[in-house]
Amino acid sequence: ATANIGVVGLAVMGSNLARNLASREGNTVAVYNRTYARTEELITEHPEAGFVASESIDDFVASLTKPRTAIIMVQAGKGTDAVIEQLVERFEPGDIIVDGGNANFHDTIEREKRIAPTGIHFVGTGISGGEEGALKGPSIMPGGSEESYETLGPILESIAAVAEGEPCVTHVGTDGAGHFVKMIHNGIEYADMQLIAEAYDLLRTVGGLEPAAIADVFTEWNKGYLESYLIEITAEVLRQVDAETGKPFVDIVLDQAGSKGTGVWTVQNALDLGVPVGGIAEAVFARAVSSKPAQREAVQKVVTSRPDVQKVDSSFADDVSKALYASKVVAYAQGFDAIIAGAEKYGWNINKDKIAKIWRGGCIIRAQFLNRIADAYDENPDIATLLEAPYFADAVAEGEAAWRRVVSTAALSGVPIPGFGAALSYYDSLAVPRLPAALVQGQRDFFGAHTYKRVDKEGTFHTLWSGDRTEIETEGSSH
Ligand code: NBP
Repeated sequence: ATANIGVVGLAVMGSNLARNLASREGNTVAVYNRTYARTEELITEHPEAGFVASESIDDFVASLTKPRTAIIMVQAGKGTDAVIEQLVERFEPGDIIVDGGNANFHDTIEREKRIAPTGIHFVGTGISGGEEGALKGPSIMPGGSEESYETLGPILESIAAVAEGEPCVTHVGTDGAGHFVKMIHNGIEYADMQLIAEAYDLLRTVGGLEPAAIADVFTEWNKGYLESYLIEITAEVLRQVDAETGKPFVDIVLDQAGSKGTGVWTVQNALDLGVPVGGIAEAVFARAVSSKPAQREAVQKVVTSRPDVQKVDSSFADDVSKALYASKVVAYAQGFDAIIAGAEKYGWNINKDKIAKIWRGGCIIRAQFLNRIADAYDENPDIATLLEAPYFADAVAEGEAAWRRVVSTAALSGVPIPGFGAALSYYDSLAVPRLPAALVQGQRDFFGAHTYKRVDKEGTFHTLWSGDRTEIETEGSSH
């Protein structure tokens, strides 16, 4: 046995990860794929990697030094289970199986539970950054046992992206914590993309700018507080011209956005955890709305006139950048709230500032901005929301007037802004001293005797709505 690490599954992600591993000092990489032709292709195209290739899973396992460590990069679901089974049959206590695919964290928790009695470590690991990240340095979110991280940590650190001198990998927490945090990352990614898309729509529809001019605006924004990979690539997409028609690329793309599921998982789990993630949810729903051509056509048929677009001046783009930033802060605050709630429910000790730090490089939401989040949680890990951290409180306060102008201008102009709107409503919901939830409690008590609490004394109360409408104290809970 000569290889300190192995990769199973050599489609695009596995091949790139294997090449990344092989390029790092000290690694000898074993590779295996169900269909050998793929393995052959990889080793032929990349002799420099010095791969130890096996045609059979037995030979692959035999090629690994102990503790054996193998990263699975196959199709999530059945494919992953099939490979796990093959490895569990052959591995020994202390060996490590890493699932680097996009598994649902609930599956990861189950798999870890099932495998733990064998003494083999099962480490569900979120890997973000797509094909390029896998090859050049992804952001890596491993779960699993502390013990497994002693072996695995240095290997993952060697291939991860580097941000400000630090590798973008940390032991997130036990069992499914890594895949959970990767899921939230993707939820935040959905929100960030939607917010940027709304900013584009406003600059175009209300601001009257053409895509190429908006690309220039985004390039400028990318030099300031909005600096991020997503802003950078958005400028490139907007600058692209379709070779066939000569039109802006964005105008020849069908406006129906798809999704692969992790955004939906984020929202489903946030609902289960009772965490309001409206900014993320609206981004997921916005894609769903876009993909309902029948409903869009039906309404477009009955709508006879659209509102006139509001007149704006040259300060509009600056307003939009501030609205975008404030809305983005809300989306990230909600994402971190979901991480906190998940950690509590599933018993993970998640270090929030470390999570913000490992997202600074390699992944899709990478940005300077994450340093501010890391600072906020580093200064006080117990803040109730990122919106109370001094830096963000100031930033949102500074952009607040612009944020309101943009949301109202959008509403008056008929530009859909589910992301900006949901973010502002969430912010206002937290900021007002009293919410109409009091009335909702009254309604619930009226029709369902759900009871309520009072602002002026302890206890749980019910009003005899169908009787003489006097109040009685009850044992029940008002929630
Ligand atoms: P795919 O998701 O397309 O899966 C293809 C690989 O799975 C091939 O190696 C295939 O072997 C293998 N496989 C299948 Br399918 N069923 C199998 C089985 N029953 N037993 C053994 N192997 C099986 O590959 P990918 O696009 O490289 O993605 C790999 C993982 O990474 C997935 O979980 C994916 O969700 C995730 N991913 C992550 C990112 C990211 O940015 N983090 C991006 C893209 C993908 P074969 O060659 O014999 O058919």
